[in-house]
Amino acid sequence: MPINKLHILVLVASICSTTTALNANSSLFGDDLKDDHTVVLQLQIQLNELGFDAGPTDGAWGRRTAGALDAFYERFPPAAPFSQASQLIDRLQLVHDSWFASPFGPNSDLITPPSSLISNQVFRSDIRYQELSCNDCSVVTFAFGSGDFDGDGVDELVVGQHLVDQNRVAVNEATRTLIIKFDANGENRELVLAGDTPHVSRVHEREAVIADFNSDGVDDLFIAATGVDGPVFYGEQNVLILSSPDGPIDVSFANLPIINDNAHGADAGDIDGDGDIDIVVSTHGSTEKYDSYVLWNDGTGNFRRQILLDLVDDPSLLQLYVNGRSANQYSTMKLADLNGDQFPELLLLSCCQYPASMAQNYNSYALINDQNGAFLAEDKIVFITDRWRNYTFANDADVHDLDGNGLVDVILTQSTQSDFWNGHYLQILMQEEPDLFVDRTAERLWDQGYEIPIELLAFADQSTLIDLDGDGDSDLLTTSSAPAMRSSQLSEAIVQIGINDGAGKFSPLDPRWVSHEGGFSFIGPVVGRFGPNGELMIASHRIYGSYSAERNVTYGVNFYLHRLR
Ligand SMILES: [Ca+2]
Ligand SMILES: [Ca+2]
Ligand SMILES: [Ca+2]
Ligand SMILES: [Ca+2]
Repeated sequence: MPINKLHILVLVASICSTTTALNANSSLFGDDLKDDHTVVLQLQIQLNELGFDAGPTDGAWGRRTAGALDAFYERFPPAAPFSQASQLIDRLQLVHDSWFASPFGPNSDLITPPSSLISNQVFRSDIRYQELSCNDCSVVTFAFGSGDFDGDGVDELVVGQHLVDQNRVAVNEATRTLIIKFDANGENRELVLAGDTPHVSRVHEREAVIADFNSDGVDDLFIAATGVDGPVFYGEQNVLILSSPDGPIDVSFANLPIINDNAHGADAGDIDGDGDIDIVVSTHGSTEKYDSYVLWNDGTGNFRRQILLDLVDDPSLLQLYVNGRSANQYSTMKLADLNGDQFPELLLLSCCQYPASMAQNYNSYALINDQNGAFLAEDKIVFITDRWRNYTFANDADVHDLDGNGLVDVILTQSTQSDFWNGHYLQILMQEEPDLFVDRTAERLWDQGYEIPIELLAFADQSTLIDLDGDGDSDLLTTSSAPAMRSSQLSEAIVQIGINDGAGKFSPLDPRWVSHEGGFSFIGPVVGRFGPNGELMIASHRIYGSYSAERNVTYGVNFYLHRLR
């Protein structure tokens, strides 16, 4: 208790000092600037577009304009305090550009490597090879990740498939989960599992977790499966494939609780510090109403379920049902050590809360691991993830010390909703002091104001930090379900790869380079050790189907492997 009181006192003191500094900032504006209609009008427009309420855009300085400026300064503070109004005007322009300016505009420091990208088509998926009752359905393909499940030193590619009908409505029929095995002789094929189930099938796989759950040094695979993605949300059994002396084997119904949950995301980590890898599963509303839960590993890859509500001191952020309605749905949950004590914190990533009045988890949060198998909401860290208000979906969080100050930083991969899931937006939160995360997206990433209408910009699913150019630092690869380019025009491109300058600032890799200047390729890039000797390569795909018939039908995709260096 004394510690908590001290904590509150320190907090209050820091708020007071911040407030003093804030007032000083809008007061940097002298009467000459306040009377400058053009300057004030630009401030108001930019502040309003960034979500700070500056009032009517009338060019007249007032209390609301000053308040919005101060709120902006608090949310996007500079590295050192400002002494002149022009610094604040410039900073507002910088942050506004990072949201709304083109990544390919005059500010862009686009990187085009001197060598050319070597790409080969390596596999074609085709839904017609499966016996389906839905004859004229289209298949939607999602690349999830890579892992070496048969222990031969070469990674396999994990891909989910789900069906939609002619109106893009989800179809309740299971299709195969693809685990594609690359062969040095080019005889690429699906991995065949040992035991009675050569392949697993689900209606809708949502997120894959690749880790060594049975501690034998070979990768295993857990997949959070949703079931049919539409009313009435029946849910379905999740997937678990474990390594064994005979090869990878499907133990979904033997080693997991048998429940038809609507699992929307999952992650792995040793929550209780007993040496084995546990799993956290984020659920959404479904007919059988399963709350989000932890799967405790017994050390051999056998899992026991315990709901998260039992493991937090404050359930208000986690109750899935409040007054009978879905209230706390998280896009996914992540396990990552933020405070350096080796125990992973629980990251709750914001999702689809609507109506807005029910948006209890408008933002994303980290609950602190108590080092005893539970999480503390009392000292939770709030990540402000409001690019699209309560429709902001934070689909992934990557944790890495970008600036080498000994404290890990967070990169969030985000999208939103307009009819379907759309949008591609990365956010960087730097841990500048212990537990203090500051939004440095404007300083560390390219501008992200894409010219493509958001309805046409498929969503960004996850990011991976990995050294792509071999210079010793971590670059940024985003697995987007949109192609790198929709045409040969750069104005219709997105940035999927950012190159680290060594200090944690990323420059965009030229999308024309990865897509060979052609449209609609380089969808869903996933990095893995796919080369014949386990060399790092990127897998991507291009949609394959019939586009000349009465309506477009997607049969599957063509997969490509790209050698980056
Ligand atoms: Ca392998
Ligand atoms: Ca294993
Ligand atoms: Ca454990
Ligand atoms: Ca920790």
